[in-house]
Amino acid sequence: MLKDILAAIAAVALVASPALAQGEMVKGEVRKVDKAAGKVTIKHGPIKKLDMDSMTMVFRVADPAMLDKMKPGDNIEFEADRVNGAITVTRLGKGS
Ligand SMILES: [Cu+2]
Repeated sequence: MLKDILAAIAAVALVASPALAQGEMVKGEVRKVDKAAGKVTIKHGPIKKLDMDSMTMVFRVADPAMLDKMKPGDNIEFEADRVNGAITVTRLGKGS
C-alpha cells in the first residue's frame, strides 16, 4: 500500500519535473494563423534536433486549440517535432 503510494508520487514527480519532461524549447514569432488548415506560420530560431537554422516556415499543430492561443506578432516558446512526416508544434511554452 505505502509502496503503491510512493510509486504514484514518484510518477507524478517525473512528469512534473521540467528537466525531464521538457524537450528543446524554440523561440519564435507568430506570423500567420490558419485555423481552417490547422497550421501556423512561425519565424523560428534554430531547432537543433530537427537540424534547422532560423527561418520562417509553416508548422502543423498537435492540438487545434493551440491556434486559439496564438496570433500574429506573438512571441512564443514552443517544442517542435516531426509527426507523421510533418513538422509539428507539439507543445507551447508557458506564457505563450
Ligand atoms: Cu524551419
